[in-house]
Amino acid sequence: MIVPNDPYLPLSIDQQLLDALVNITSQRELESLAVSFVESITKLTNASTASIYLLCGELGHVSAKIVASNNPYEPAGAYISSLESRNELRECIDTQNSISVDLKNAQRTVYPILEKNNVTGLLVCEHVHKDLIQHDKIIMSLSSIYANQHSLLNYQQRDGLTGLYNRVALQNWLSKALKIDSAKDRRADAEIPVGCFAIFDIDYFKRINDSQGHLYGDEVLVIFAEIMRESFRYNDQLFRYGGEEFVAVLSETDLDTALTVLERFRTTISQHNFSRLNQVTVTIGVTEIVPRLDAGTLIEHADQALYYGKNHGRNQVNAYEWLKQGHILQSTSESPHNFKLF
Ligand code: GH3
Ligand code: MG
Ligand code: MG
Repeated sequence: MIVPNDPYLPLSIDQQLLDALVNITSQRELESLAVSFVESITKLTNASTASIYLLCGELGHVSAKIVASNNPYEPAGAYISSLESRNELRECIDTQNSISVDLKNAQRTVYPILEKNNVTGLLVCEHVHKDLIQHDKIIMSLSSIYANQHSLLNYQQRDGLTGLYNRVALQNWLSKALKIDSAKDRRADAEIPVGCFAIFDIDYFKRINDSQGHLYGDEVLVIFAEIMRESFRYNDQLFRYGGEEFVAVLSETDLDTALTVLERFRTTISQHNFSRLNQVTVTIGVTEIVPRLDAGTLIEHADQALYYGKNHGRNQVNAYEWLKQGHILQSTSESPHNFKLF
């Protein structure tokens, strides 16, 4: 209980809050920001569990990714593939207000995380009733601070033209997915592919710029990125790697499936009606993401498959592993072109 005349108690409460703010605002990565936010909510409001969901899917927010949680049933990295099955989540998104649900011994509340008046995420926490009543306002204010920081960090990782993740984000992703770990090379599971990595390069893009102008070239890049968003799954990650080069990370996808998806995408692009052009085509190189590999080797593998396609007629998808098995590709040291990594 707060004693109004005690000059020290309010100070100690403020200090805890300030410490939490310092911690939240010192984070420079989206994941560690979410972890810091969950820790602060738990510590400051006695929440028994707290989780942050990041909404995915461009239209209608159909799914969510758990970015941080101390609820053992909601591990970070997991996806909630359909929000429709949980009314309180849907209602919170639609009304942009917090929604509470009574549980047996506690209360679960879903708070909207709002960026520029859009719900981009949800904070889901559980409290025993009396704790929640005391802390509702703190949670809402902290959620706004989290949203501000999230929007700042997210902006730094996005490409200004297409809105896809940029090269900095790709670098972050690579350093996490292929962590340099001295024990890793000895682990058997470092050999098991965790997905596929594809590089896309639009064919003869220079001609598009030269014939239609740079601005129209930009429009082609924006449309290309939109078709990418529509063509890949919500848990695949899409990046603009450079000028007219893009990357897709297809999580938990084997090579055969990746080839089917990429081939479908290639066809969609080649059949899309770009108003001022007869046809735009793309050449794609794909390779398996094997955790043992370093980032440079992974990119080089996809790049070799891409350049094989460029040299054999363009408008096609090739997999590094298939070309390697057929002894079509040279060894890595004889890579077709030298590139600088970041
Ligand atoms: P290839 O089929 O071999 O890939 O031929 P290409 O013409 O696509 O390849 P190249 O790499 O020679 O040309 C890429 C061009 O992309 C050159 C550059 O002017 C253009 N470019 C790079 N960034 C942008 C951008 O942001 N906007 C526009 N409009 N053009 C860009
Ligand atoms: Mg290029
Ligand atoms: Mg090109």
